[in-house]
Amino acid sequence: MGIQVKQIVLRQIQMPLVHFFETSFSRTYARDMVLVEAIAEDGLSGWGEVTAGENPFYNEEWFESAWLILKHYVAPRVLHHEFGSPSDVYARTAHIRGHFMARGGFEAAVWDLEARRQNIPLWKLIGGGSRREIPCGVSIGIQDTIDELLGKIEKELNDGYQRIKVKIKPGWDVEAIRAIRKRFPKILLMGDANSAYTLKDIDLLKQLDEFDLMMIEQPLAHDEIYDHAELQSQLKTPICLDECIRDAHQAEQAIRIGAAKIINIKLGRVGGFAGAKAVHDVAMKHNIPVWCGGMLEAGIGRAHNIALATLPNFTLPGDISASKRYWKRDIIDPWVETTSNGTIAIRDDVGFGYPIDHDFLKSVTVREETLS
Ligand code: OSB
Ligand code: MG
Repeated sequence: MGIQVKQIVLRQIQMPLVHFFETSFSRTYARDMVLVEAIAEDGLSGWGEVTAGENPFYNEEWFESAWLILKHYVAPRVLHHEFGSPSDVYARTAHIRGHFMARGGFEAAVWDLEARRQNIPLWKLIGGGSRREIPCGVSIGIQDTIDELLGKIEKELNDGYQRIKVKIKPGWDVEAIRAIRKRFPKILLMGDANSAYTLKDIDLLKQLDEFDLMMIEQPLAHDEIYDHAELQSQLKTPICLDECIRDAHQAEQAIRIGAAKIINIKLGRVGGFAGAKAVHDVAMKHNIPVWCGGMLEAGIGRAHNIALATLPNFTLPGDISASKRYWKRDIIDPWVETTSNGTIAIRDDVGFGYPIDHDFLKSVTVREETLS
């Protein structure tokens, strides 16, 4: 029997971050997130989280556009449609250009729903389970001072995290990385520029080669694969693509022309689990390692990322870390926690594996709409 969704409930939640998060494109103090609940004929629910930000600065999406795309374009195509499998959802909304995060929020909800129908963990349904613990790193935003940055890194290392990623931008790059390397000569370290540079900055980017970074993430424009190949040919440090990779074909092209030695896979950015698995498979075929990126998710999105990171080629520590790094209280209970080795242990509960804290969820919901 196929899967039919009879109702979609959209919820917008608002939660302040424990600490602001600054990238090359903006500083965020509080998050607005859209949750997608997909309800089946029998009353069973699956949940997804839209990973779009508060502004269309990381990519073209933001939570308001995602809400409208889900309401006006995704819901009418998917409600009461019979899906043979959750892998069919991606194609059903492929008439929509872009808007992968909005589409992916629903797609992930259907995977969760199907896992619950089969009474198995989500990681099993997607074909994961290659590891019982996933290796974790942290992404540390731009701080007001280098001293604050060093203090933050020290704290995360003490908590056991396996690798440190710092956000960089022009004016907060070579000197910041130099200071980190001086203080922490041996740690696994990388920088993420979120498209803050162009090929004109090649001499500056080459200066980063002396610091033995694991990789530099998305230094050039969000839609510019070719320039990254040009840059990589002159850089020792491996380039990892984030923003540029929206589907498996782009991943294949980027790998083929030498634009990426590593790929960051974000569930939302590639439209959900089917897209993520396709990018994962292409990378694996070419011996390109991948890791799971984050978008400051609340508990549901975080739990989906954990499931994703159990696929075999997620061999590098991802940006998946404990709930308490982001939130005073999470919308799931228990929260996501890390071990002292900087890993997250996989749970065997059904679906995405963490019970929702419905009371708290209600208290942070600022908008709700049922589509049927
Ligand atoms: O580029 O990886 C990114 C957060 C918002 C937008 C883009 C990015 C990020 C992060 C945060 O690096 C990762 C996390 O969830 O901790
Ligand atoms: Mg990134």
